[in-house]
Amino acid sequence: MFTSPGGHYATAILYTTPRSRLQISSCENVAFNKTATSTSGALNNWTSDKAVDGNRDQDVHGGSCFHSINYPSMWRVDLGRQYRIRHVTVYHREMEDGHNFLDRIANCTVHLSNDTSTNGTLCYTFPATVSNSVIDLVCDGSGRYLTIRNPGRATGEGNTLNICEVEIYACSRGTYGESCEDFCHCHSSSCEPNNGTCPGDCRPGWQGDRCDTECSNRTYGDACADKCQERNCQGTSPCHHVTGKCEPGCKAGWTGEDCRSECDDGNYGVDCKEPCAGRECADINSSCDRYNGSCDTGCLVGWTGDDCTQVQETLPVSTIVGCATVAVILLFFVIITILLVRRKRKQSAASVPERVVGHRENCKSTKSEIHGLTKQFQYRFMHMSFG
Ligand SMILES: [Ca+2]
Repeated sequence: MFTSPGGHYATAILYTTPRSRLQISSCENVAFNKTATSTSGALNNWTSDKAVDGNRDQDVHGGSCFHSINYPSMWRVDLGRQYRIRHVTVYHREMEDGHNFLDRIANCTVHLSNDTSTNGTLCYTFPATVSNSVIDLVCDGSGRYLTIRNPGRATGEGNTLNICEVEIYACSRGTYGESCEDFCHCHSSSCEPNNGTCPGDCRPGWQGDRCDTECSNRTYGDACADKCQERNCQGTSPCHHVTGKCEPGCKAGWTGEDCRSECDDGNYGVDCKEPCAGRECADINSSCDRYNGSCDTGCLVGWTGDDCTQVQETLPVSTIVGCATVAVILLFFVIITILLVRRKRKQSAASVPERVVGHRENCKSTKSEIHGLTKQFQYRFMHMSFG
């Protein structure tokens, strides 16, 4: 158990059940700084409120203990409203100079009530012999007022109350059970502290009289009215009984924890993460399909894809010009080669002596003819290509 030094705020107990399930208990000292009174007066300045000031100092001379002056004595605290109470811890005046004051709390009684006109219901009686100055007791009941009474068995100062601090633990708002280990699942208010019954509707994801049963049959949310199959999750996803969250995210065109909200006008795609403004549509006012972001006006030049976000692949102009030039040159030499081969074959058909005698002339003639053919080809090529 963890408590504050003064024990005036929520207490938490962490433990595991036989089923090894971690549970948290949340109790609260509901007496801290509440209104305390006594009809028995107070010795010195040791007034009744000192027993709920959050100071556990058990030295009465420290100024943080209540010490009645009349007897039989009583001390009462008003908790402000009715609480379901289980545990009470009393810090009694400690021993001084060998004098044990614990006999002053022996046989005293603890009562719970909802008004001050009656003694209320007895919930605990201190034993005749008290050996510990810090007493944990069980006062199992409900009430707004807790009263400690001295039975008046003795006389004089020995019949007074000497209480340094009283801590009254109740389940914190939103918890219930024997040790406040169960949590309420009520929509807007606390549950009944004993069994967790809700006075109204359940929180989203819960159902049943106590609102302690998770939504079932593939439902979730407020009143378990949402259906898991109506979500738009990517692939398969578990369905949380409270939120219906899609673990792998939403399909294209959908957003929200349970993927049931459409993308707004400015986004599209998976989980609506793609901005419409990032597309390269032909018209800046193009519509934006919420599923794939397609532009109804097509893409700008140089862009492609459904959403016009991909660069269109093209060859550089210099590469195209270079390739065309090389092709023309190659074609030119191929044609020249063909013409030379044909010319050679015609010469082979002539006589050998003539070829031998007219060697030099033929050579001149051949060069001249080749030059002429080349000129003709250049003219025809130019005429064909640009004429
Ligand atoms: Ca005190």
